[in-house]
Amino acid sequence: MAEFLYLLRPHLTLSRWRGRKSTALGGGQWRQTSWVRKYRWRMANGRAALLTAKARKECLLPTGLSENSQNRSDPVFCMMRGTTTVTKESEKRVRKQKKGAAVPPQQSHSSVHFDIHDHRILDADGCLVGRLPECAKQPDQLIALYRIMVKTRLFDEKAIALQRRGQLGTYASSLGQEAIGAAIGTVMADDDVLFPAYREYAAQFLRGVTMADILLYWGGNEQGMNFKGQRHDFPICVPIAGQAPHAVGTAYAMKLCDEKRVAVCVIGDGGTSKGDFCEAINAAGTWALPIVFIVNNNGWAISMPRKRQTGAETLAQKAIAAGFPGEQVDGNDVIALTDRIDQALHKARMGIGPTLIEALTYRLCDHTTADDASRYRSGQEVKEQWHYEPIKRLRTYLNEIDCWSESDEQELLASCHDEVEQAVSCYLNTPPQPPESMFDYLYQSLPAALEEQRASVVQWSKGNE
Ligand SMILES: Cc1ncc(C[n+]2csc(CCOP(=O)(O)OP(=O)(O)O)c2C)c(N)n1
Ligand SMILES: [Mg+2]
Repeated sequence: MAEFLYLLRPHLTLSRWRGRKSTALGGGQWRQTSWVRKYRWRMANGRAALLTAKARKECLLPTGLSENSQNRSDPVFCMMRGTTTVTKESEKRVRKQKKGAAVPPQQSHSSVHFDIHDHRILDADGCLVGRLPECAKQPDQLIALYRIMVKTRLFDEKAIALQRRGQLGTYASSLGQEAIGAAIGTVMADDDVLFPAYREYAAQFLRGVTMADILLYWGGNEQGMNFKGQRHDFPICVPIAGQAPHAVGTAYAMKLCDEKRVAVCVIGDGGTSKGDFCEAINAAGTWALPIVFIVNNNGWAISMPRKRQTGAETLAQKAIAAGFPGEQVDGNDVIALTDRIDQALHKARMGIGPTLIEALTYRLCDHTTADDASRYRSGQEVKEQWHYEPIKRLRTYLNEIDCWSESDEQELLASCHDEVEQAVSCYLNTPPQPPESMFDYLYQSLPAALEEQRASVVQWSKGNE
């Protein structure tokens, strides 16, 4: 066995790693400080932890965040700063308390310390503040990320227009959050399994789901989730956090079958308050499953702001409680996201276990087309957040390195426009499903009570023909 097992003794400290580099790129000099904020564990009661050499190496990977270029007025960045220290009682003491035995005064203070790392490579002004990762080093790779984000945004605009014209049901927009789906879809392997929530269109498009599929779904046609071009990903999940236990079950099966596949579960900030999510991360950590959780922290759960969701300083730290690493990434920086998700997938595939990535972004749209966000948040807040949106910053960078021109932009817009229009006509020309089809995709065999209801719907629709 090539891997060498490390025994982490109590009080072992993995201390800060620092490195400085300078290089030239795109004609301009940039300097970078790659660093990992201290990562320190003191473990209680002499309990040892076994980590593979690879896992240990992963812990020390540089993050590519520049201290110099951090813009402290950037609200996303300010949200990202977080160092938390947790103290826990020794298990022995708690056990004694439970049994009702006399509790001796606490003699030793056992503690776990952790820091949540934050990652950014491309800042809001389109400047590189970190090293370009392998998965986004070539201009072609960056252009592909740009293309899918633009395509998703144009699709989104069209879907909202269709809903406003009464041609689509309620629709959940991904405006401002396109980078998350783009990054996920770019680095997942074909046979990995995606468990989306309902704003990951970019990832779904990259994985073979069509725009017409998505329109059919929001148009009330369940065939829209019967993806012809992607048979093994899970459908959109509107019941909040419902996808998390499914993802864990799938990851467990992958592990049992010794497959080198990974489950990717995307969930909103509000979703992390749900029991399903807490149970899922607990199981994932306990069994060291091949799974990556990506939290789309867009600041809001409908009208509930992130700060009223949880007392935790970051959502990433929820992973620490479940026994695996959690980190924050600028969710509007598609390059940093692509890199961090790629590394998390790699770790999961190597059998090192789960990772939670909290992607810090902002919901520039209403919650859905059924919502009016101006009733609970200020226009000024939204206006400020437009400065940080993901598409403009990548375009600025591509322009800067002479890899994108105005004619490229016009060509892209025209081809996306054609693609969207084709999808719309395919959707509008698809005959609606019969009303009783609503019973047909939930159970393998319909329970008797529902058989009755189905029969009465068939009767009713015949009468309305
Ligand atoms: C189990 C469940 N409870 C409540 C809802 C109603 N609901 C729909 S979206 C939403 C908020 C979700 O917020 P978040 O997880 O942050 O996702 P976002 O919409 O911001 O992407 C709620 C409570 C639901 N769909 N499912
Ligand atoms: Mg949210």
